[in-house]
Amino acid sequence: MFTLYHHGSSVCAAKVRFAMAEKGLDWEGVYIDILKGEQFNPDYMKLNPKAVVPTLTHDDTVIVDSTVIVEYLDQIAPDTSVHPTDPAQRAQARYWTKAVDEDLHPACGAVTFVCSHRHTVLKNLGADGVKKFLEATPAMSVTSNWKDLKDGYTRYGFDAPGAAEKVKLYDSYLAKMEAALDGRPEGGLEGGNDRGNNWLVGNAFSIADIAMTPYVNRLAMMSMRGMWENGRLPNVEKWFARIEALPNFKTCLIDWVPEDLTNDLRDNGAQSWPDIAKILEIEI
Ligand SMILES: N[C@@H](CCC(=O)N[C@@H](CS)C(=O)NCC(=O)O)C(=O)O
Repeated sequence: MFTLYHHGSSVCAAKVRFAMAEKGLDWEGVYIDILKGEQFNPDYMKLNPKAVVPTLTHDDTVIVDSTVIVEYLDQIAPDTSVHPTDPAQRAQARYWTKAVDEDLHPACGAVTFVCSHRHTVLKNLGADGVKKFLEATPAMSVTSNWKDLKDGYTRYGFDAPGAAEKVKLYDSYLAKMEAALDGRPEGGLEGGNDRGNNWLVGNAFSIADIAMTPYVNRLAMMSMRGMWENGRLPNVEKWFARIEALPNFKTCLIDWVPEDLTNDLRDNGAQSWPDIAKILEIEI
């Protein structure tokens, strides 16, 4: 039996829910509210010492880290693999998942806290609660220095050191998607094949699309579609419309987000949009 420890605000958990749905795997859920600090419960930290979601248990086996979880599931259920079979395309897909884990995910954590979560935790937890919440974060968490970073993003918002760079880094991944969907070499500006690829790798839906979906959706939920709409990144716009039309999108990416959090992401994000647009030199 699969048990997934997850939360509606977690992009990594959304990735696993989406992959499991695409693979047709059933699971039971344990909901860990990471904005209330439930990830710091000592029993949960026995499963996941970094105090992050998701965690998957498969009978007695415990697997952490969303990409590793999806790779594990593909070994368990190879018939519904979400990885390309062609070795070169598999390597391409691996570049995407590696970049997401190393680069995009920490940038998303920063941007989400700066634009929305800081307002949610400040509103819901009160001064003492916020202090406890920030102190409880282990040094090695989302990143090896997440405790200090999260503290800075929560207290200072856009004025936290490095916040604007994280916005630009996030945006650079949308540009890489635009290039890949245009058939250009990853991140390249020239030399497209004009195929107008539907999907990120080999023009077939894969783990690369699953891995990027929660990060594009996070921006959409934060009222930031202006990062790709209005002609800025037309391939990304079409790709996301294709993703949103998939039957598993709403159930995995939208329905698990509680209504108050959905509202916070939308409203706090909308208030932060002028700052984001200024950093990215988007006219609004
Ligand atoms: N490398 C991990 C990262 C997991 C992670 O960063 N989870 C975030 C939510 S997406 C979390 O639980 N954060 C808790 C916190 O910020 O205290 C994975 O891919 O699963």
